[in-house]
Amino acid sequence: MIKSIIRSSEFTNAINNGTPVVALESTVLTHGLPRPQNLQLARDMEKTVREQGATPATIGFLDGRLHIGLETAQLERLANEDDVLKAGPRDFATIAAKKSNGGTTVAGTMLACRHAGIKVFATGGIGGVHRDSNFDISADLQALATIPMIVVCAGAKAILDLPATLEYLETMSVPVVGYGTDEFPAFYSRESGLDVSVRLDEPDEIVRFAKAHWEAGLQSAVLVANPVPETEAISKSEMEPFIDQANREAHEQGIHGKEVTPFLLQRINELTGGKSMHTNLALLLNNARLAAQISKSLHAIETRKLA
Ligand code: PSU
Ligand code: MN
Repeated sequence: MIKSIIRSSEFTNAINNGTPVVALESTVLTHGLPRPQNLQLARDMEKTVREQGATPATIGFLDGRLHIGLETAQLERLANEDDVLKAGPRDFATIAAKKSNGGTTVAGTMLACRHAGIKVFATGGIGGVHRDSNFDISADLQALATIPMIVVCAGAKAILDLPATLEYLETMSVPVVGYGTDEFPAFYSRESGLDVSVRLDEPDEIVRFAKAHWEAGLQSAVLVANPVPETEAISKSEMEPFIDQANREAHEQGIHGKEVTPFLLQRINELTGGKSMHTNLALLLNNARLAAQISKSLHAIETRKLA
């Protein structure tokens, strides 16, 4: 068990009052989006979750301690301080030892959720297998394979090798649920030409599916792929040249390891003149909304079972 977890008062109240909770990651704030849009987005995601009747818990590290839910000033620190590490699971001990600040990745946030007992989590896009790289596979996939919870995303970033990413998820028995779609969405785009493993159209159905998955004895997550709203989507053909260019530049400049994803996101934002960031913000809010609905449904089903 992690020794010093700090729970926000809002999170503690939610647990005591038995209200549904949605976890939110923080790498997207610390490494995925520029200032000041990052802080604004964090606040908007929390607001979206509350509007749906659930409680948000943004996860992150401050001074080496893991926070489940961040108070206003803490969220500002994480979004604005310069010395914030990108915190995947393998960085937890480093961050504790060095008393650092850290934005938790999808994998890091899932690990924190396991400690905090949170079952539903919203992010933008999961990490995955990178294109043309020597074994660059995101720890997000390993977390999805081993931590039983519901993760809502807009697919995997199209900067990745999507077929390889889906193959990995299949190998690790992670169901990929298309929310209202048969096609795996590609983050900025609604289309990828690739299949999900199952299509479900309602939050209730997703919860019943997840329960059946875990009742079958599996410990893997259920990944819900929620396509970006049509009005904000950028077509695959429009994105592809920018993605190719950004990947090429990363390769030429010798960018590697955990710097790859932040570099690509920032470069694509520049290349699209900010359009991709606008889409990124829209899909994050869309995912927060669905995750809150799923969390409420999960909560209602579990409460009914206890009654
Ligand atoms: N999606 C975004 N922005 C991000 C990320 C995802 O729109 O910044 C982050 C997530 O936190 C994800 C991480 O877990 O990138 C993946 O990094 P890597 O490929 O190094 O595992
Ligand atoms: Mn990587």
